[in-house]
Formats: sequence, structure tokens, C-alpha cells
Amino acid sequence: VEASIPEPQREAWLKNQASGFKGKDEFEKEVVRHVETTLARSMFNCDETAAYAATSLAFRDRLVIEWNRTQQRQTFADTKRVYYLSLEFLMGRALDNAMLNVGEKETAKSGLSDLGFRIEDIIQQENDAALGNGGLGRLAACFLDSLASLDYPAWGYGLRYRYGIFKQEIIDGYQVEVPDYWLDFNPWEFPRHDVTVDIQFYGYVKKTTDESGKVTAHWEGGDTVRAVAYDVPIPGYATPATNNLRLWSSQAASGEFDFQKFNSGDYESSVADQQRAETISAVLYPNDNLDRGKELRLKQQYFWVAASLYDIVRRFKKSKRPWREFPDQVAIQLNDTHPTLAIVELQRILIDLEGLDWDDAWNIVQQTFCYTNHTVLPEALEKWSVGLFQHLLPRHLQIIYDINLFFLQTVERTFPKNREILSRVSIIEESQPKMVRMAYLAIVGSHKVNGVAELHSDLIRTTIFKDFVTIFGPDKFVNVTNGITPRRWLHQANPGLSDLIATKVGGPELFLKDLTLLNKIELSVNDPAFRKAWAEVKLANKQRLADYIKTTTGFTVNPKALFDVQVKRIHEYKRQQLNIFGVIHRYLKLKAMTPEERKEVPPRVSIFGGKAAPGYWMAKQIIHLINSVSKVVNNDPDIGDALKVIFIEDYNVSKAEIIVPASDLSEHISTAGTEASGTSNMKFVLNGGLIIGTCDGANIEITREIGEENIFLFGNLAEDVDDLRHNHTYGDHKTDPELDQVFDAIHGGTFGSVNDFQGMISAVRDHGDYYLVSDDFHSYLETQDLVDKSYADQELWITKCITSVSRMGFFSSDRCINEYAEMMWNVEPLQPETNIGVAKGE
Ligand code: GFP
Ligand code: GFP
Repeated sequence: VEASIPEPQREAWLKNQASGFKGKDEFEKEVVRHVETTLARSMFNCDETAAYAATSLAFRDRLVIEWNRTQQRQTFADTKRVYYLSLEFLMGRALDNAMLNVGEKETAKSGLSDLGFRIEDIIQQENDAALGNGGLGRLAACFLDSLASLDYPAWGYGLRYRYGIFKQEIIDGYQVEVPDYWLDFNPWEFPRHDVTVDIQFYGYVKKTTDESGKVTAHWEGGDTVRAVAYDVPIPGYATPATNNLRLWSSQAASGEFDFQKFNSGDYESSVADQQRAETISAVLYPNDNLDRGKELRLKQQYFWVAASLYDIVRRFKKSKRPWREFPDQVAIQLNDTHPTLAIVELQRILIDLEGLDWDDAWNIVQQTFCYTNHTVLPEALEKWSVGLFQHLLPRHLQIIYDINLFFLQTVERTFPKNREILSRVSIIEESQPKMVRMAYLAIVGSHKVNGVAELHSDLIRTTIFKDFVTIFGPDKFVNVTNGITPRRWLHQANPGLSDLIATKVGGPELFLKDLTLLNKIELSVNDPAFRKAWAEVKLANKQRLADYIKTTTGFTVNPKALFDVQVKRIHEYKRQQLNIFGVIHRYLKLKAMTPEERKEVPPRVSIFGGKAAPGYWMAKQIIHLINSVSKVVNNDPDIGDALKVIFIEDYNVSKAEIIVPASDLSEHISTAGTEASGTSNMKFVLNGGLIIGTCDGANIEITREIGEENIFLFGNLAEDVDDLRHNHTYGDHKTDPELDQVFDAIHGGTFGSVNDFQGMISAVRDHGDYYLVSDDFHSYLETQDLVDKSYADQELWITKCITSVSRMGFFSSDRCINEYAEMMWNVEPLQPETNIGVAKGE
């Protein structure tokens, strides 16, 4: 490899190899060095921001040394790698995670204390890396942690958005979006100005024919934008393995600006060109589960996919293997349809640039890719207009047409004279305008397709992808139920509980590497000391959240009350409206009681958090209602501690780390059949909270694992939803009478002008109640009553919590990753012991 140091000089390198700090003294030395040299400050000029920066840099040094070794080990071993392509990585903060994964948090804590800082304050300085909307992006982040912790040779590829998901402010009860400029100081990335790829857009296709008659397509003209790599080290837990997340940033390809324009005096427009190029990676689209069909979004997708594939292909070519071995070296996972263009791009590289035959190339493509579907909601299934494709990616459109043609020909052979099936499965939808169906393209170009929970995988097989099961056979469609990383979601977020569990399991390294070992704590479920300690941990976590609520909202909540939490993106299908209507019902009931009766009611704090997509009017109305109810209820002297309603502003990963460990009850109440899996349901139970939920997504598997007696299920089943909806439209449908009381209160102006909430009411009363809020309302209220009764029996409640936690081992993202590796990727871990030594073969 060109830049390798020749053998005779390597000794000098080996002698001087970089090493990270070892022990507290060296840690302190590194922090002071970074403050004094890297940051050019001193002990007379070191605030918490500087201490955060220096601490992070000290840890970053350690990570990058292992990162280098890991990459080198993987390169020498020359084994198959996994590439996880995701438009979103909702990473949250990195410092705490890095300290825990390398096992040096105690060192840092005591070192920082010597230097005059509290580690908790230092951790708080970091901006969240919020490069995602919700579940899909956070799943990708959990997967990176598991891939590294299990020693899989794996890279993530994504976009380096300058602005992550917007920050949410609540002003007068309304959501206001503020840009999230998170990059002002980010020690966790390495710009690779030497790793760049020029990406083409627009232009035209020219075909040439050689002497043998072989036709080759050439994509020419158009614009070029440069992709620059930024690498983020991903440390594994209790292993030196440190993987890479490569994020691409866009910049003008011609360097700073167009000299011709500059010389002709048009300085302004040459700068404008540069800004246009930078726009591609500027912002994360904030619409979750909604396809808005914007040209810039398609540009983002191609830019990221083309840069990533160029990099993957370049790395493969270093091995000098024949092309047919590509799928033995490379597995590419498409996280949703956002990276589907990678299928087309690889086919283009192989046929246009590398000269392979179509069939050989297509074989390689299909064996390389796998696709994960995350939703059955029709509005979320991506489609792009043929016209837009023609304009932006003319060669890719031709290839899509060819893929479709060959695919439909094989379908026709199997189902002769069946026009219906041909038009149903065509990658091109014959609508006005014609559209490219990305999910179909992803299925046709992959060898495996997975859903993210059993019910969801069944639903995709029997509904949206039914025809494809008939065509390809059932084996192509598999299930991998989602999971979460116990490192961040137990050990980091809830150190008290993690430490307590560790006393029964034989140390954190054991159960954090094999979460099924949690089942050992069930043996202690009747141990009074263990139960007492358990309750103390929960109370401390609730106190921590109560303090946070006090500082951020001014409201005082009683940490002994039942904390009932629903935090997630605001969406009609997730049904925060059902929750807030239930809260209003509770409030009306309390109002009707005498003060003596009220004293008998178990006190509750209803906690909400989540962002609405900026253009999602109904979701914003829901936020407004929650905040209006909060204001009325919390200031009502009749109510006191019996009920408090809290909306936590700007819900994100680092806030989840405070909220999740503090919940007694969390709400996962989507209309049955709409939430593909959910992952926060797993986080809450793992942290010793119970669930009120519908028979939807992973709630069903959680129930199977922890037992029906440990979960509060309610509502209609997925199989009945279609009939109920039909009945709403064509039958004699009446709103639930208890829900009518709630609507009457809103109408009466109890929470401000009814006009502000009319949309939510009409959706139920006049527009068919698509999400079955009224159908499930009674069952929801009854089940909430049951929750109150159960919570009153604290002994039984704690038993339920301990039992549930002990049975949650299945939901580790380590289990998921092993399933993907075995069923879909065919890759094996590469243990650090197989280290072949430094720079031998290069
Ligand atoms: C990667 C890393 C390099 C490292 C090589 C070999 O390069 O820093 O030197 O592996 O260990 F980025 P590519 O695989 O991207 O060529
Ligand atoms: C989507 C689905 C969830 C699922 C996640 C991860 O989440 O049910 O748990 O993907 O697979 F809807 P969002 O991105 O919509 O939050």
C-alpha cells in the first residue's frame, strides 16, 4: 500500500507507538496537556466546557489507537465485513459511553475531582449527536454498539448533518422549532480530508458500441459535489475492538470557488455554488414516517449511497479478488428504503465501469444486499417520481427500468397471463406521474428482507409484500425482533440498578455481555434486602427526574406518586391523544370528588415528551392540548398532588437517559398493527418499569417473555382493525360516552379555546376515527384503574418489576445482531486475540 513506511524504518515507529493514558495520574496528565496545548488554556482559564473538551480528547486518544489496531486487524484478516447504511444515527452523547465501554469511568471521576470538577457536570457539557428522528435512528445507534461489543468487523455509513433534528421549545404551549447546530465543538469525529469522493448529478447518458458489439453506457455532464469522510470511533464494551462510523459531508467539488466566475467578477455566485453543494448534508429531514418526495432528500440519498459504495468497492479492490467474491467479503444492510439506490449504484458500477455482464453483476448485487422494513404505514413507503429520477439520475433510471423488465419477465414466466400481479409488483407504478416504488426495488435487489418484530414481520408477509412472498418464496422474508443495548440503556442510564443487578450476577461485565444472565435475579425476588435496595434505586431515579422537572418547568412533583410516562415522537398512530384524553377524564373525576375522596386516590404524574414534525398540524395540536391541560391541572388548588401533568421540552437521547429509569409505568398504546416494534418499551421494562400497552409490535413478545401478569394490556387486536374502520365509515358509529364527557369539557373551554383542539375531536367524531381512539377508550380507562389498584400494593408491584427485568434478556441488541449475522449477513466476529501483529503484510 502506497503510504506504507518501508521495513527498515518501522522500528522507529514501533518504538514510538502512541499509547493512551493508563491509570489516574496519566489521565490527569493528559487532561492538563490537552487544556494547555490543544485548547491553549490554563488552570486560570479552565471552565467546565474546557474540562469536557480535554477529558473527551484524552478518551478520544485511547479510542483512536484501538480504532487503528482494529481496522488494521480487519484489513489483514481480510474477512467479510458488514456495512450498515442508515440515513439516521441517533447517537446521543459519546463521552459517558466511551468511559464506560473502555472501563475507565472511575479513573476519570477521581481524576476530574483532583482537578476540581464533578464528572456529572462535565458529562452535561456535551451536545447530543441527534442525527435521527426516533426509533429507526436510535436502533442504528444500538446496533453499532452491539457490532463493536461483539467484535464484528462492521462499519456504519451515514450523513454528517450540520443540523441534527431541530430543538423543540414550548412557547405559550406551542411547539417552536429551533435549529440544532451541534458541531461547534465535536471531539468525536476525525475529518479525513484525504478520503473524498466526487459525486455526479444530472447530466445525460451516452452509449458506445465496441468492435465486439458490446454496448456500454456513459453517464456524462451535469454537476459534481464532493463527499468528504468524517470518521467517528465506536468503542465496543469490554473489548478493545473499536469500529468506524463514517459520515459524509458535502462540499463544492471545484475547491473553494469557481475561478472563472471569480475572474469575471461574479464572486457572489461562485460562493453561492459552494453553498449549494454544502446544502446537501446540511439538514436532517424531520419527518418521521412520512415521505415528502423532496428533490433535496433524493440528492442526499444518492450522495451518501454513492460515496459509501465507492469506498466499499475501493476497499474490496485492495484485496485483488475476483468480482464474484464480492458477496463473500461484503454484506450491505439497508436500514429502511432510504439507501435503496445503493442497489442500482452497485449494478451501475459493475456493468458500466467494471464491464461485467448484466446477469453476473445482478447476482453479485442480490447476494450483497439485505433490506429492513420498519413500517407498514402507507404514507411512509417511499416513492420517487420518474421525472425527478430522469432529471437527477438519468443512468440510474435506465437501470431501474431494466431491473424491472427482467424481474417482470421472470414473474410472467411463473405466472403466465396474470396481468394483475405484474402491475401490482412492478417497481414502476403506472400512476400520474409515474413513480418508482423504492420498497419493491429493495426487495428485488436483496436476498433477505426482515421486519422488526414478529407481528410486524407477519403483517408485511401477508399484506404489503404478499405478492413478493408468492414470487420469491417465504424464506426470503424473515423476522429479527428489535433490541436495545444494555450498555447505554441500563449501565449508563441507570448505574444504581446496574450495580444492584451486578451483585447478584457476578459483575457487570457478565450480564452486559450476555443479557440472558439477568434471569439470575429472579432467585432474589423474595430477598427483603434486595427488594429494599431495588425500591431505593427507583425512588432515587424518580427524585432525579423530579429535580429535573422542577428546574426546567418550575412544577413540583411528588417522587412517591406513580410516574406514568409517554415519551416518543408525537404521531396520531402512537396515540398521545388517547393518553391526554385519559388524563382529562381523570381530572374531571377528581374534580367531582370531595376533598376526602380525593385523598384516597393514588397520586399520579403524567409525563409526556416528544417532537412533532414541523408540518404535522395534528401532532402539534396534540402537544398544545397536553401543555394546556398541564397548565390548568397543575395550577388547580383542588387537585394538589393527586394529578400533575408534565410536558418535557426537547425530548432527546440524553433526556431519555434520565426519564426512562424513573418510570413506574410507560405507555406504548399505538393502534394495533401500526407500531412495527417499538424499542422504548424494552428500555422501560429493562429499567424496572411496567407497561400499559396494546397488542402491537414488540409489546406482544415482551408479554410472552415476562408473563401476562406483568403487563397491562388493553384494546382491540390488529386482526379486528379493518372491520372496525369499515364500521366507522359505513356502520352506526357512536363515540364512547366517557370520551364524550372529555370532549364536552374541551368544548366548554376548560383548557382554552375549543378552536385550538377542534381537529383532534373531529378526527374521532367526524372523520372515521382512523386510529380507533374511541373504540379503545373504555378499555384504556379500565386498565388504568387496574394500574392504580396494582400500584397501591407496592409489594406485589416490586415483585412484578423484578420478575420482568429478570426476563428481559431476549431484548438485547446483541441478540439481534447475532441473528442478522447468522441469517442475513453470514459474517463472523473477529476476536482481538487473532491480532496478526503490527504492519506485517503491508
Ligand atoms: C482502513 C483505515 C486506515 C487503515 C487501513 C488498514 O482503510 O486507516 O490504515 O484500514 O488498516 F481507514 P480502508 O480500509 O478504508 O482503506
Ligand atoms: C420505526 C418503527 C418502530 C421501530 C423502529 C425501529 O420507528 O416501531 O421500533 O422503527 O425498527 F415505527 P420510528 O423511526 O418511526 O420511531
